[in-house]
Amino acid sequence: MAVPVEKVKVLVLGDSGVGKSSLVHLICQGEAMGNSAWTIGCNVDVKLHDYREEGTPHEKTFCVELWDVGGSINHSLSHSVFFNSAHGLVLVHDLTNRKSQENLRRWLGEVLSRDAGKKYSGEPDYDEEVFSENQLPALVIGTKMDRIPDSNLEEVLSRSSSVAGQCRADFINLDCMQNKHLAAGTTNAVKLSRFFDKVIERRYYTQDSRGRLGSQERRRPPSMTRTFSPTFVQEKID
Ligand SMILES: Nc1nc2c(ncn2[C@@H]2O[C@H](COP(=O)(O)OP(=O)(O)OP(=O)(O)O)[C@@H](O)[C@H]2O)c(=O)[nH]1
Ligand SMILES: [Mg+2]
Repeated sequence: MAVPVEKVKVLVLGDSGVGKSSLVHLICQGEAMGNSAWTIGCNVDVKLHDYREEGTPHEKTFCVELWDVGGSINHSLSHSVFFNSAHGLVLVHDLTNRKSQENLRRWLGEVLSRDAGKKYSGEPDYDEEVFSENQLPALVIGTKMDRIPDSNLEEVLSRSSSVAGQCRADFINLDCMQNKHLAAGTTNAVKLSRFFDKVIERRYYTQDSRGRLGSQERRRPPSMTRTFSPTFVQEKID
């Protein structure tokens, strides 16, 4: 099958160990990842997504690149190297780790300040208004649901939903070790697919005030070059 030319870039961000690589593997390969290692730099995996243009019977396949950025704070200064020209965000937290939920605001702040051309100060400077103006589609994913005791489940899931609310995003909670949690037809799979649709719409079908399509990309041409190695991707900053 020919690889689709049109593609979108989605950043997958969150603290080290929350399960980003496990999640990306589940999304792209449709199976649980056997054993994982810390991600150094960034890994890119690809998911082919069938997009149906609203109100038409036309379906088109897009290439969704998932940029899985290693979450280690030891490499925090280099994270933003991977942030430019992103079309969407998957924010990942570990449901058993509150700190990883609180830190999503910091990750969001980091991306938005990079987008605005500012150097990240290290402070949690995420501003909901700036984010809503920016309109970068986001999805919040809570992992390790299998580790939550039934007695705590309700409380943990409600906290997860309010974290997503703060990020103005839809959310999914799952166990990355179980492919049934993202199986076709499940609510999780539908939410993920809707999120990819949104990212594609914003990149290719959104009109600016002058009625031009895909204006977001036109403002920021894809001038990056990429070097792939098994676990590391480098991106030249404009
Ligand atoms: N039980 C359980 N374990 C999980 C789940 N998701 C990830 N893990 C485990 O959590 C550990 C860390 O997962 P990774 O996917 O490597 O985490 P990461 O976010 O990519 O970490 P960095 O690359 O360091 O940023 C691994 O041992 C995974 O097997 C889950 O949903 N349930
Ligand atoms: Mg990783």
